[in-house]
Formats: sequence, structure tokens, C-alpha cells
Amino acid sequence: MIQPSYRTDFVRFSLEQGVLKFGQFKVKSGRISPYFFNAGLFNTGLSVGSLAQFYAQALVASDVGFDMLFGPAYKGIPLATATAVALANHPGMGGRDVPFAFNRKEVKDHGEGGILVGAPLQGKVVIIDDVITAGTSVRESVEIIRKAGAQPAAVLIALDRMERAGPDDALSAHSAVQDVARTYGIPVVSIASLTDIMALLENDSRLAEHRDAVTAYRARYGV
Ligand code: OMP
Repeated sequence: MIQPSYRTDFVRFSLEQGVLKFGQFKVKSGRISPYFFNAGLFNTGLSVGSLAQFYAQALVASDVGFDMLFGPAYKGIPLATATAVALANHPGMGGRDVPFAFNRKEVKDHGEGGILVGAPLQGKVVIIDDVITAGTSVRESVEIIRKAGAQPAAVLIALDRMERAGPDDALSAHSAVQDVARTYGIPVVSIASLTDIMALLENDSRLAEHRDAVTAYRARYGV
């Protein structure tokens, strides 16, 4: 299958921004990963603006029907905000102005109160996150959305690491991303995935030194 070019462009962009790094990194699962994706380093106006255009592109290309965006606190807040701006400017949206909302982590007992900020949660809601590791933040978001009487429509993430969940001696057949999709019956749309990282490693001789380690990691943990 030919990968859409925005996927490869996003991997390149993440490398240029220092968000995607190769080396040895201990990840949440305890595994030593030959690469790490640190979305927190999209931390300037220009880079967050570009990131948001990639999210908007992936969402429009996915054909998921949606009414609004939800960004789980804290990291999802700028992601949902910036992606709503990018969607408003996306030619595929026909000028639609997409509302967004986010939650507070602390309940406020004065002023406007409540845990939700932004547009009222209604209709089909896309949850935006950076990576899914254990799926905890997705579960909380789904609960918030359902409690408000709206429906989760999809989860939109930046990178799908495509790796099996569970401990080394009892690896699951599925990834955390697949588990989320199955558990909630909604698609998980990613801008890019490990497949796109590997394609770049294959095609860019300057990155050749990292090929073997990433290939071996995928053989061991990949779905
Ligand atoms: P949450 O959004 O709170 O789940 O945080 C994401 C988690 O994924 C953080 O603990 C990160 O350290 C971790 N993470 C990445 O952000 N990028 C990766 O490439 C891999 C991980 C990971 O630890 O699996």
C-alpha cells in the first residue's frame, strides 16, 4: 500500500524538530526502545501550527464523521485548540468552524464551575492525544464525553508505535491502540506510525545506522 505523503512528511518534520529521536530510551512499559517520540517538544508557535495541520490532514483523510474536538488535560488542550484552528483553514472542511472543548484536572467550586471548558460537549466527538501508551487518558475522556450525553467518534493521535501491550513474558496479541479501538468501538487515527518511521529509515541513507535496532525491536514487540 502506498502511504500518503503527509505521513512521511510528518516523520521528517518530527526528526527535524528533535521530537523523534533514535538511540536507547526506557519507555513506560520498561522496554528499551530504539526510538522515542516526545510531542512536548512541539513547543513553538510555528511547530505547533504545523503539527496541527498534520492532525487536521489525518482527520480529514480518515473520513471519520465528527462534530467537535476534545483535548484531555493537560497535553490535549493545546492540541485540540491548534487543530481546531487548522481545521478551520483546511480546504477539505468547506469553511466549517469546528468547536472544541477540554477538561480541567481540578474541579472549580466558584466562577463558572465544573470540569469542562469550551464548547458544550455534543454530537460526535474526536479525542486528541499524542501517543497512547496505556489508554488511561482515553478511558477518562470517553467517560467525560458519554456523561455529557455526547458520543466518542474517534481518537486522533500523532504516532502509533504499533507495539504489543503487556509484560515481556505475557505479551498481548494486540497493541494499546488496537485495545482502545476494540474496547470503545471507535477508530484510532494516527498521523504516522512505526511503519512510516521504518520507511524513512529504509529510504534515507543518513539514518541507516538505526535500521537494524528498529527492525529488531519491531520483530520482538511489533503487532
Ligand atoms: P500520557 O499521555 O500521560 O499517556 O503520556 C504519554 C506517555 O508516553 C509518557 O509517559 C511518555 O513518556 C510515553 N511515551 C512517549 O511520549 N513517546 C514514546 O515514543 C513512548 C512513550 C512510552 O513511554 O511508551
